[in-house]
Amino acid sequence: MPDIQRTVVLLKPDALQRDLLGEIIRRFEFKGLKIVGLKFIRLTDELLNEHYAHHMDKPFFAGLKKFMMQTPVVGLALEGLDAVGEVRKIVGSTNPLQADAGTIRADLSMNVSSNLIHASDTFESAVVELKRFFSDEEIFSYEKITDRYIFGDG
Ligand code: IDP
Ligand code: MG
Repeated sequence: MPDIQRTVVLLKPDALQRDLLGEIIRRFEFKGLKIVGLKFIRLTDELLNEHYAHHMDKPFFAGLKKFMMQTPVVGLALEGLDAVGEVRKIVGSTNPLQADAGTIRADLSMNVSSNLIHASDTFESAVVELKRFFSDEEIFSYEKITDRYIFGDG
């Protein structure tokens, strides 16, 4: 049975610079994902050390952090059926050259270090990232008249 889940997306500085914020958000809206959090975030070195801890020893780590601090990023909390996996599916593989056509990364980008977007990779990391990037007051639960058509049987 599918689960209603929440997940975290960050629109990276290349998405902002290339005027792709609307195009990317539109893809999530068209899927039916509900935006329950939305804000600019100014990432810090401390936050990025935590967020990208799994890449701490990689040669691209310093460059990745610098890139992520070039501009504010747009943080989104999205809610929907199996939202964590469904959002990763729409985002596509880390390397845009290996991502499937139709995904955000394949359609709109070409380089692994400027791949437009972050999305939580598991349910567990979504829980952690929701806490990392949003306070309780910044997450909004609300009903939409389309909920029954998108999350239910109509
Ligand atoms: P993900 O963003 O698809 O979850 P992760 O492995 O968690 O992929 O990597 C986090 C981010 O680190 C990637 O989105 C990308 O921006 C950057 N990154 C990963 N691998 C490389 C690489 O080989 N070169 C440069 N940047 C990389
Ligand atoms: Mg990741």
